[in-house]
Amino acid sequence: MRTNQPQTIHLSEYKVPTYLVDTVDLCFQLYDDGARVHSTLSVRQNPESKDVSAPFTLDGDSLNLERVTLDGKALVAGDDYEETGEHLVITEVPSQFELTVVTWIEPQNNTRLEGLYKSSGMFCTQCEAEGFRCITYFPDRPDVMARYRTRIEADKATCPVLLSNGNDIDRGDLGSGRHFVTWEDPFPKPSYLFALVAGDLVEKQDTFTTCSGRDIDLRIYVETRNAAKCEHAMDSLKRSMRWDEEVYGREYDLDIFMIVAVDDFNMGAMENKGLNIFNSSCVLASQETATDLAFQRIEAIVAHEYFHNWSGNRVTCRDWFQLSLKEGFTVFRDSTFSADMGSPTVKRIEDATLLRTAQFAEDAGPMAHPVRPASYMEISNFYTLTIYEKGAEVVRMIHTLLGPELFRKGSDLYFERHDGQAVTTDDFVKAMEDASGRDLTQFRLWYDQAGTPLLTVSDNYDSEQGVYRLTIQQTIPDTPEQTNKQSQHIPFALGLLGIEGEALPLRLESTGDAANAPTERVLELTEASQTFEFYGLAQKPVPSLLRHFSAPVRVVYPWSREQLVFLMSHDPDGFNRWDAGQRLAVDVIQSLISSPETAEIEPRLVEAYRALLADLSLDQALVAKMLQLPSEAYLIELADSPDVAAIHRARERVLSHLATSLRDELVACYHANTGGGAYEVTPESIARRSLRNTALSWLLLINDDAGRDLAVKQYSDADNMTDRMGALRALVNSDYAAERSQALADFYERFQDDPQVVEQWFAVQASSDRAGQLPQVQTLLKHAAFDWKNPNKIRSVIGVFAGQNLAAFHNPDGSGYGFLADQVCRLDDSNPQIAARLVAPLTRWKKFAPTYSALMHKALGKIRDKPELSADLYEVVHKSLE
Ligand code: 0A1
Ligand code: ZN
Repeated sequence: MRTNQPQTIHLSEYKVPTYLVDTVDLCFQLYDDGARVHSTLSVRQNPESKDVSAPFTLDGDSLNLERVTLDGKALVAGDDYEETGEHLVITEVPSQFELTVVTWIEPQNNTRLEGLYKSSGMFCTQCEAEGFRCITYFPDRPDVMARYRTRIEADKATCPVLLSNGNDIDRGDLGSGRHFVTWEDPFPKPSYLFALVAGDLVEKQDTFTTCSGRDIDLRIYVETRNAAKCEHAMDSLKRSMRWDEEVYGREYDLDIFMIVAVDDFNMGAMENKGLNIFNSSCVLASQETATDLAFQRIEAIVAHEYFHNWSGNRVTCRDWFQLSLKEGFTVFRDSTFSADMGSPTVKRIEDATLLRTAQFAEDAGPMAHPVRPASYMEISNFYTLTIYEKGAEVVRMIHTLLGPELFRKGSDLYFERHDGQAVTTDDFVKAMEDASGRDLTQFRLWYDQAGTPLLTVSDNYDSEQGVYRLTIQQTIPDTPEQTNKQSQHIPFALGLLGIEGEALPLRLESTGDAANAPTERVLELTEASQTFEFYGLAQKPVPSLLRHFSAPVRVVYPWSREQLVFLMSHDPDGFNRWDAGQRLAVDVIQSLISSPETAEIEPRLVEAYRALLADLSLDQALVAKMLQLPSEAYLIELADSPDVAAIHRARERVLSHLATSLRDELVACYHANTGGGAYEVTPESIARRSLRNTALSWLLLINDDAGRDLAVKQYSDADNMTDRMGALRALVNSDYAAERSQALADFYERFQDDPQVVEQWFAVQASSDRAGQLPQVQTLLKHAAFDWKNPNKIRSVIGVFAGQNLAAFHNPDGSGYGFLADQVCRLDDSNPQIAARLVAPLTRWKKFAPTYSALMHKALGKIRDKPELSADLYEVVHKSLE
């Protein structure tokens, strides 16, 4: 914790490490009141470093140093070494030596959840990005890769299970009720991939046979009460292992792969070599306790962490500016995996929604940064949507430009060329270039320029010549420290539709055969303005632009409502059908915001939704998505100087109008999608549940008593969490106060012993404008199940209130902002990473209408003035106030 300004670290100042570490020998002695860590490093000078006689500097944070020896000789503080706040500096060292450092740490008091800490009585670690230095002094940077051997000693009764990376090579009894296990990881790795777990856990075991016939021992470790909730994660793991062999040719390398579930965790999960550690909510699931969304999320996260074994662990990052090298690529991989396991169109819609709603907002805000940032103060603040999701889109665009075969050739070359190395995003792009023969020089700007490109599209049709001209202009907005940006290389997929909805041949030459012309093309934009001519068209077509969301850009084109309705029902690209529906709904809501007294709501919107509800020949998973109106967050994102209350009112009005007009269709939809066999997690049955729960929520919104009866019945009869939660959510968001209270009380009573379900119970209330006004949220914070030390509880109440209950959070009296500021200050003392993430909704103060922004600014000022601001919070708050 500090009061002065944290240092800024610049990519341009990168230097290779002065010393390399070949092996790390660790011994952990774990006790109730602390842990002693012996660490022996074999060190040598880096032949590539120019600093020849430099001291050896190791990083450390919150350590009690007990002893340092160099080649067996005890070193003397002040003479041989110096301990500054954040470093251990060994003044003089030979070119090769062995260094032993003994430290004492207190995992039981570690509330930051970085390094070694305790969660529900279990010891566990989180070392990415800079947590290893909270365990022992070490050159804690990802380009120092070493082979680790780890011995863990602990009490047998409380810690029967002792785990670390690699293979278990020795174990035994130590007397006095203590025992030990030794692990050895044959693969060199950076310190951020180190992990240790010690506790009383049960194991669920399985086996996977790899493509070369090796049997891998798979284990998921959980607390006894969760033993029955591992099956889905285990199945997901096996599917991921098979998929990575088939799609990327990547086989698992160790003989054992372990996953551990812990309740207190700052993020979703962590890809430590051979020993992934997961937030319980991202691994545990059963039909009764997890929603469809949770099942899908678990599958995706298990896959993500597993895929890191190659994209991240075997080939890792040179420095933290390259974070997207592993995260962008791995998100792309897990997203393709999820698409292959379920509905590709629906997955694309989900990814694009997250990007357009939240990443575009980040790109337009004070913390905007490129996929490869040029500087940072606190690396934990850079685990962002830009690094992860936009980074994945950048990799996806390479895939689009190269095509699947050349992309695979490129990834093979990348893994082969850099196996065992710590590399850069540029090395990744170079491998793609070398394998494909394509020049990606201009494409590299995606890594260096922040901000969301804006494409302004205009068109005209020359009926005499039968030529349709499309002009696309690109501009990239200024972002902090970046102006006057260069044009980027953008793959732009499109199609043209004829009057009957037919897909027209896209002829870019005046000569040539229409029959051979494709009906979809990927245009490559490289200039500020480009015009494309399409020949042989008998009528003016309707353009279907940026199909599949082929690039993370905004598109502006003057669509008429008529064209949007047409695309909604005719576009052969499912993604653009959905997108047309969203654009139409946005247009209708926006016109209500600008003239709220308008009596009529666009009848074509109602009719389009009626058609969706009636047409059972359509992909029901897509229909379920199309029925979701654009979120308030997205509407805010699209607006200049948004008035949150006005957006909320307009959206609610459209919703109730749709629900009233389509009341009978909704009841029919509800019944048509009810019943029909045992619970399954397939795209079809997920779509059925989604449709029925959407219908239910709309009916309750208009106080329909029949809907209420259906909800009450569904709530109590449900055999799965999606339906129980769907009914509960509908009741919570309705005016049926008695039914709402009863269902909420029953739900808590039923599931109070299950922390993951209690989190859902908190979230459903905190997200509701009926049950989650500020006084109610304050009551939730006082609830016996709320825990200030548990990040999931904090997120499910405070995070959900500020991020999802927008009308309540943006209460024009500023109370929501003041509340958030107070909680952030309180959390900064115990868990700065969580505090810095939670503050995000306030940082966008400049965007909002003046009445809101002044109050948001004031709340940020309150945080800035807190004494002893952490580096994490300092960076976010100061950058957003600049
Ligand atoms: N690498 C992990 C995410 C992660 C990052 C930081 C953490 O602690 C600060 C924890 C996990 C992933 O991408 O899944
Ligand atoms: Zn990751």
